[in-house]
Amino acid sequence: MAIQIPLDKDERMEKRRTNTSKDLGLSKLSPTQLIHAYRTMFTARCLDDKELKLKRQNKSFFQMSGAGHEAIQAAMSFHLRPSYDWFYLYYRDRTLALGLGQTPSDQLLAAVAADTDPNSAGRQMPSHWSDPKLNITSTSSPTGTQFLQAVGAAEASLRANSISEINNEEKGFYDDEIVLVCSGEGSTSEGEFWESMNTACNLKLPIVFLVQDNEYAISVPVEVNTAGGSISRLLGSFPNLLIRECDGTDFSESYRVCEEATSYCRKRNGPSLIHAHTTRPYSHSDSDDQKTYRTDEELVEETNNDPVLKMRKFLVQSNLMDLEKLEAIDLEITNTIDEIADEVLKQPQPLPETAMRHLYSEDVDPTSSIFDSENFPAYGDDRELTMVDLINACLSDEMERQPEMIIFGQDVADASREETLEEVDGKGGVFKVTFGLQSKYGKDRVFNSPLAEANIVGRAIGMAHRGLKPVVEIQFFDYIWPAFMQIRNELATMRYRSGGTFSSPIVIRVPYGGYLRGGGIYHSQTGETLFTHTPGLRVVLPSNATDANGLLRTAIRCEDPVIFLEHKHLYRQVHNKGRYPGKNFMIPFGKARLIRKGSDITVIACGALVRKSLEAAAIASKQYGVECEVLDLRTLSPLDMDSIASSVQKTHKVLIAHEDSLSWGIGSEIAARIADSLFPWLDGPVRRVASLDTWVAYAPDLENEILPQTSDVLEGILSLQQF
Ligand SMILES: Cc1ncc(C[n+]2csc(CCOP(=O)(O)OP(=O)(O)O)c2C)c(N)n1
Ligand SMILES: [Mg+2]
Repeated sequence: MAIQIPLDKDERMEKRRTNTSKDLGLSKLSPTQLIHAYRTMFTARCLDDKELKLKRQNKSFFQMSGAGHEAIQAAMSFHLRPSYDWFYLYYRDRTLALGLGQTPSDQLLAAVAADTDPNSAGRQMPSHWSDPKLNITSTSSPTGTQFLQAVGAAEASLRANSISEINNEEKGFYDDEIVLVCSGEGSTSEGEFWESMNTACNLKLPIVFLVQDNEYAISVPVEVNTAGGSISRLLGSFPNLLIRECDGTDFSESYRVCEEATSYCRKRNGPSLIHAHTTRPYSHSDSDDQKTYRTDEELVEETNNDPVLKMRKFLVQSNLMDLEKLEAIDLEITNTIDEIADEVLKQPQPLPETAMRHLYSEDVDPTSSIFDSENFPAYGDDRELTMVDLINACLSDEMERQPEMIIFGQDVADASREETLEEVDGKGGVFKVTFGLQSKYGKDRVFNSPLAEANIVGRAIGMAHRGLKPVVEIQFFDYIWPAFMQIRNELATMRYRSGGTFSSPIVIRVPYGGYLRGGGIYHSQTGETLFTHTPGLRVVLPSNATDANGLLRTAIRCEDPVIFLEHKHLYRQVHNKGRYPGKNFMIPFGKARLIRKGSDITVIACGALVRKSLEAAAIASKQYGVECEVLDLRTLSPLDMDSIASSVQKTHKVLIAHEDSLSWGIGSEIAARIADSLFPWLDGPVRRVASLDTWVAYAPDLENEILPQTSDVLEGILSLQQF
């Protein structure tokens, strides 16, 4: 077996040569532009030094430098069009952010956590760039989550191409726009990098991947992260991908490579990847000390390749500048940054009372009466339809209503090979919820994704940045976990972390739950509290066909990200069918439904436990003379505490019934809230009925034992009655 030997040290050094005197296409740049490039590079370095000083003085709270990466970024910014192209940057892209139009003040305001920080309004650490005017999308901290979002943003223009209503410059789509996504070499070890490469190459997307290789991921050297020590070598067999490697400390070489890579994408030849070798003269961040893992010799060697020093040398050797003039520029920039720092330090931090601001849309409130047409259904006919039918109908209505809406996920298309539809019916989802939608709205608006859940959610977030409305499907709740990083750290934080300037109002439909008889561990999962415990998300769990229709319409029309849980066991029941309620039927979030009145005990239920609670209540009434109220929560976040309160104040006893396992389930939170705010009205303990604290087993006898049954709810009711 052949073993590829990682690059040795000399080979790596060779990738960063010190020769800067060659003019590699720079004749296209005027002296003024070259000096401008130097000024941007020096400004970035100066900002790093200033921020480090502020941190040492306890006037800022974190520092992440971009030092060593200035040349490739300054060169790249010449080939980009702010407010036209789209940018997914990472924390070392200080020079790029400046090159795209950010000001030193924009960056320092983040360092001091000012209320007026345009990047995040004091929500994020500094160096997390964001600027909606320039199309710099909000940078987050997880390494690698930017890749799939960038793919989605690039794909948006491809999809828009086929949607005449939105394919225009007014909506921000241009024939030669590109998307730039940046990262370090370490982050390419994340699986999402490879997922994004797969889709970018498969769809020939206009996206430039700029990998800045400073040979370290904190203390971990490149040969540990990357097989063979070179990411560009590894990517050789990806189709349609232009790969270029360059000395990223050399402005002229970087300039030429960036020009080639961007124009390849602008011409729609496919994606490109630049592997730029850089240095890291400062430690990973201010909380790291690289002297604990890098030798003095290595660090001294790196200074020979310092991009700022090399650019100075280049300007002098090209007779564009003499040392005296350069020093004057340096002094002027240093003084200006000192002055700006003094100014930003006067800016107050956000007021404590604004801590909850920007979690959800402040313009569109899905709990409001605008989303309540529940009492005005417009029935077409008398047919009783299943939950699958009415979800499908809602999706179809909204596709018709919103040209920017798209649907994708695994198996959701009728047939990816469209021509087969002349002979076959089509798939339309493993539960057939999306059946017929591709045939009706075309393969560019309803399509299959690769078998990769992070890919689905990450791409959807990027598309939403561009104004598309993705309503995606994760095939089973049990398999949502690869997407959880995108859901929790990206989707849910987007609005908050950008101070309300970016959002990703996507809907994630997820078949969920057990009672399948044989569903086993991996086709019966619940666990909604992982999502209700994620600020910024809305979580919906309908129990019947009509509610599913009205709640889904609200989910699609609102501007918050929604996890829409569709109970598989309830998809095709006879007992929860409903009539098609018309194209404008909406149920607001946070509005529980009282489905049975009673005076003795309140049963709070959701999902499959709604039906079981009704059955138990009927038995309790008939056989024991106990009258229960049954409340169907319908949305878990927000939770309708008002309806819970008015029922508990009447019955004084509460049973919470849910399918998820008992401990840490939604019942724990509801019980805590009741104990806190309704204590004076209680005449008994708050009881819960739920699954055992284990996985749902395949054997039907075990499954029955593990999942809560009608008899369990009845037992809970009767035990409460005794108090
Ligand atoms: C998912 C995730 N894991 C770990 C971290 C902690 N972390 C932050 S930066 C970093 C190293 C990144 O290295 P690289 O991609 O090479 O970029 P560089 O910092 O060298 O420019 C790590 C491990 C993180 N932010 N996110
Ligand atoms: Mg690195």
